[in-house]
Amino acid sequence: MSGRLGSGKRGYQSKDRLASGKDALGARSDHHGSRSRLGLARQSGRLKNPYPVPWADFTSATFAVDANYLYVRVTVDGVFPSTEEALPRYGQDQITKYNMNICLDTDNNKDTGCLSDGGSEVSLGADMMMTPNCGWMDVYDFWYGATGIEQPEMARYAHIFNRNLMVAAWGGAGHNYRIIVYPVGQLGIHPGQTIAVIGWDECASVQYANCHATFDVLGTGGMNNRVVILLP
Ligand SMILES: [Ca+2]
Ligand SMILES: [Ca+2]
Repeated sequence: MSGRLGSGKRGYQSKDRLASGKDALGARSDHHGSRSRLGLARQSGRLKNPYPVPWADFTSATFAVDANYLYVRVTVDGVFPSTEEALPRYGQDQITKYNMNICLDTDNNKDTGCLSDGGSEVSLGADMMMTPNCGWMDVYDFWYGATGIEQPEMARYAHIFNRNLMVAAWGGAGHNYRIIVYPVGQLGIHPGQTIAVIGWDECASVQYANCHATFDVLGTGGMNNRVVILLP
């Protein structure tokens, strides 16, 4: 089973993501050893969507890195459904799946890496969907090593992993947040580095099977928003 879902997964890609990192908030230390933390602005709203799915509306994201791990914490404006039966209905339509994408432009250069992902070298995915054996559940993926090949989508990164490379995860179904821990060694990320984060999430529904039932970005900008942060 692939954690990547059909053509809609990257349905909002653009080759001309604008550098709009000025909306990034300043860094703050969390005073826990060498680990540091950065907050992105709480967002005032969402982009125009067919359906107001609250748990598809990002409210904040926090990134931390130490010598071994990258920590990503994302909160949303609602509780992720725990069962397929809890998926919201809108008229005759119903939400069917959810994709969360966090792309890291680790050299803060949108001309290197995967251009379809805003120049990212690393792509992290945290999705929710029906699975053949386990029902509705969280599904994670972890891609790195941009190849420079934009199409097909599965050729964009040299290393494509699912849950097996993720160190730990909390939240997801039944919660309004996700905390995901990844090994940092392969990613070329270290404290003191300036990176850009390009994050978005989207839902599919029966009617909008291509994942365009909802769309939101991390940060306060538009569809191509990128947020530049310093990892102290
Ligand atoms: Ca939002
Ligand atoms: Ca880059």
